[in-house]
This record gives sequence, C-alpha cells and structure tokens, in this order.
Amino acid sequence: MLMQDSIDLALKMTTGLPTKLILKASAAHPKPEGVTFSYGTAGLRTKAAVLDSVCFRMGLIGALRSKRLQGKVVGLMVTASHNPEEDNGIKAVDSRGEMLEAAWEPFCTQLANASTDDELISVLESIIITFKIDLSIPATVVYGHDTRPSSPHLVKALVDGLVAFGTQLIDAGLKTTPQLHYLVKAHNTKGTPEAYGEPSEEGYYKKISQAYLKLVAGKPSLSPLVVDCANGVGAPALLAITKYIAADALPVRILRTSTGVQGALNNGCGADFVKTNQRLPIGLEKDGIEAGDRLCAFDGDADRLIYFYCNGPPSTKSSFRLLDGDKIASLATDYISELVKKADIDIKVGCVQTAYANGSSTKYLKQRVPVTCTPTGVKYLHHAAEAYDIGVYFEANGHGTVLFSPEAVRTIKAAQASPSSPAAQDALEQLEQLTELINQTVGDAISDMLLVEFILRARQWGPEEWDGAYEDLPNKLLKVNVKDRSAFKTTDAERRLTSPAGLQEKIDELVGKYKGARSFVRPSGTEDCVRVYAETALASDLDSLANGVAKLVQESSGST
Ligand code: NG1
Ligand code: ZN
Repeated sequence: MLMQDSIDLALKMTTGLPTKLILKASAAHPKPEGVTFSYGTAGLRTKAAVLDSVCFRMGLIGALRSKRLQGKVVGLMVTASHNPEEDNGIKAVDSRGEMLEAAWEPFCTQLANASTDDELISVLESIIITFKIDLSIPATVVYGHDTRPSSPHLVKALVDGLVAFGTQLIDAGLKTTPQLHYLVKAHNTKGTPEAYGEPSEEGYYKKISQAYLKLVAGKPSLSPLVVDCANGVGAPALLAITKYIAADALPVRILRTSTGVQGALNNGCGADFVKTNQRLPIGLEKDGIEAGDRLCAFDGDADRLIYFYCNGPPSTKSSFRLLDGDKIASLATDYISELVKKADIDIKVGCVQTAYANGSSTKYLKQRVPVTCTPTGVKYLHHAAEAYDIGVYFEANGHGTVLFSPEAVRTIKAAQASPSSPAAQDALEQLEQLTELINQTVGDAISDMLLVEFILRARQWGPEEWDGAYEDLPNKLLKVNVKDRSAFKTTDAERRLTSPAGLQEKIDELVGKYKGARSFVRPSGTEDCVRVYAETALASDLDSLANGVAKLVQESSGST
C-alpha cells in the first residue's frame, strides 16, 4: 500500500474514536507516577491501591476487543487470585471463554503505562490500526469481581472505561473467575447448536450439577469432603451449588468461608498456601479432621484446586500428604483413557504440563499418554491441550481442566447410536456427561472438585489409593527478589536460561552434583521475583540444591 493510502486508511479507522469522552473520563483515573505495569502470566496484577487507572484502561481494551470480534461478548474479571488481599488485578476473557489473545497483551501493557493524554490516545489508535477495528461496531462486555474489599472501587473504574466507548454492560457482580469465563462462552453461543449453557450463574450451577448427578447415580457415597474456600468467592459459589446437589450425592464440610473478615482472604489457607508450604491450612487440625479424611482447598478466585490428607495424626506435620494438580491430572487422565478404551472409539487422549510438574507425575503420565510441556500460564497449556482429541491440562498448583475437541464430542455422540457393548455404552454416557461437568473454558475449582469426587466414587477410592499412583519426588519452590527480573530470559518451555549469561551453566554444574536432580529458574509473571524450582531423588539433598541455585541467582543479579 502507498504511504498516503495507509495514512488515509488509518485516519478513516480512527475518526470514530471518542477522544474527548475518553480523555474526560481518564482525568478521573490518573496513572500513578513512578509505577510500571506489565501484563503478566494472567493479566495485570499488583497492589490494589495503584490499579485504578489500569482498570479504567482495561475497560477501554475490553470495548475494543469486543468490537474487533464483531461485537461478541468479552469478559473482564477483577481479581488477584491467590495473591494477598491487598493486591488486585484484572484478567481479560476472550469470546470463546478463553484467555485474551496473546497478541493484545503488549498493547495492554503499553496502554497501562501511557503517561500522557497524547500517549493514551496514540496507543488506542495503534490498537485500532493494528487489529483493523471497526469502531462503529457496538461492544458488549460482561464483568465480574472477587471478594476483595478493593474490587467494587476498581469495577467502577472499569465501567468508566467501558462507558467511554458506549459499551453495552453486563454486570455479573460477585463471581468466581471460571464462572465469568463460563458466562462469556454461554452468552456467545446462546441460541446456536453449540449452546454452552444458560448465560447466568444459575445456568452454570444447573449445567454442572445435572451432569454430576447423572455421573454419580447408583455409585455408593463416600465420606464427607472437607473444603477450604480460602475465605474467598469460592465459598458462596460452593454453598450455592450444594442447593442443586443433595448432601448424599456430595457430602461436604465447607470451611474458611469468612469473606467479610478483613485480611482473611488466602491468609494461612487456600490452594496456594497448602501447595507452597506443603502443609495443612493453619488451624485445620483443630477443625475436627481425622487421618484419612479427604481434604481440598480452592484459591481466592476458585480457579485452582488442591487435594490433601493426613496419613497419621493431623497435628503431626509429617502426616501431611499433598494431592496437587499433577495428581489430579494423573487421576483424570487415567480414568478418561480407560473410558475411551472401554467405549471402543478412536480418540487420542493427551496431557499437558509445565516444568513445575513433579518428575514422577511426568514419568507416570508418559507411560500412559503423550505428554506436552509448555511455558507457565494457562494460555499456553490450554492451547497445547487443544491439539489432542481429549487434552487434560493441569499446572502443579492445581489450575487445570480437560478439553474435548468438537470432533471428539461428535465421535462420542455418534458412537452412542451403536455402542459395541453395554460396557461401551456406559463409558460413552460417562464421557458425554464429563463434557458437561467439566468447565472447558478454564480451570475451575468447583467443577474440577466434582470431577475428582466422581472419579473417586466410581473407583471407590479414598485419598490413599489415589495417592498410591506414584510417589512425588521431593521438591521445593523458592522466591528470590532481584533488582531486575526482566534480566532473566528463558527457553525450552522455561526449563533453561539464556540470560544472565553463564548462569545456566552454573546451575547445570550444581544440579549435576545431586542424584536424580532437576532445577530451573524463571521470572514470575505475577509477582516481582524470580522463582527457583528444585527437585531431587533424595530428600536430604533438596534444601542444599534449592538454596544453592537461589544463591547463584542472587549472585548473578545483585539481589534487592
Ligand atoms: P508466575 O507468577 O508467573 O509464576 C503463577 C503460577 C502460574 C499461574 C499464575 C497465574 C506457579 C509457579 N506459577 O505464575 O502457574 O497459575 O500464577 O495465577 O505456580
Ligand atoms: Zn486463581
């Protein structure tokens, strides 16, 4: 295209930009000085006190993204997940219910950091031109928030951004992150043959509870499950679903539900606390739990799930046993592969993990199905899982789900017309219900919990039997504060460093000194730190390796 032609086109595309309205609204949401924002592993996340302008600007992005997708509904979720209560953040949800398209992420970062009105408008213009956005298309955005005290204020800022573009608003209110993903997909598929479910919170509960009830029908009940809701939004959501599922189908004790208590969120409880510290939520041993009880924990926005139990007195630290995302992936992969075999259909099951997956889980899974390793972040796992007919993906921290390709769903439905045996028919019915039970848009603590409960019930397993699949290698995850985490660059699905120069060689040398050891280093995408992961065959080697690698990181960067 000639230079003049492209200038004319750019002018034409951006003439509809409501510059005055945007700048007027933006004046009420000034960017704090001296703060640099970055769209990380799962959106923008930092201290809530500095996020007002970011939320306003993400409102603008949401409107543009919807326009880009011909007015389809997109989602914005105000949450900082498992992070402390004083943090907050915003995650953008694309029209199929998945994470925002990665190509938009750098623009979110640029817009969040624009420090003058001119810069703000110029970033918006570059988004419009880059993605060829027709501004005359009306936008619709559904938005929700978690239980953080800062969330309602930040939602107001977000709405101001949306309104500046005349966006049609769907206020979802208090929601879990996966519920918001569900709503986006349900809105966009309503009235089509692919209708995902009623676009309402009730629709969400109905869809998954009906599938669960069909799956567990006739299968003897298990002992009650104890759930730690992290004092977050998972508490009201879990309580709500128990209205759709009677206690004999889902015997459950719901704990850590103090959503209104200041400072309680994710504090000494929740999936992240349990996984990172490899211990019970603080004080849980006094809540009347016993050895062998099935326990699980959600994170603050209920998109992560971790199971655990005690194989001795709960008051003894050594009795704690973790059933993390890797164990959930193994349980689900095993069960689903078995169903596919029984169903006698030509469907390939695969599993997706990150480098944080315990080496034992990878070994276990590889003996059963193909396994892919991706960089950290659900968007990578989700995408890789789409390559399989049925793709199970889980991060070790408990974020994950199972994806059924449209072809797999068609095959399952078609085979039901002429199953090869009664056992095949039963397996096909189970597979069909699993496509309904599992939230295929994103990891969902409640839906994943029902999946685990169903499988354990079908197998009549307690936590020990499940745990018996393989023994985790001793492992440790450390945070190292460095001056500039952007100096750390990785390759090979984040398993190796390319920068700072020479550091990887030093890590290799150190790892080589320990039996069956593995360690890798990467910058966090959600916190201002570098993470060090270490795994060893011998428990006695673990601290020495993890601390040794952390020391190398500090020496290479100059710690803060
Ligand atoms: P970062 O901070 O990039 O390591 C963490 C988790 C991710 C993912 C995101 C989003 C670990 C080691 N990292 O990312 O897996 O869940 O938060 O919440 O658990
Ligand atoms: Zn979360």
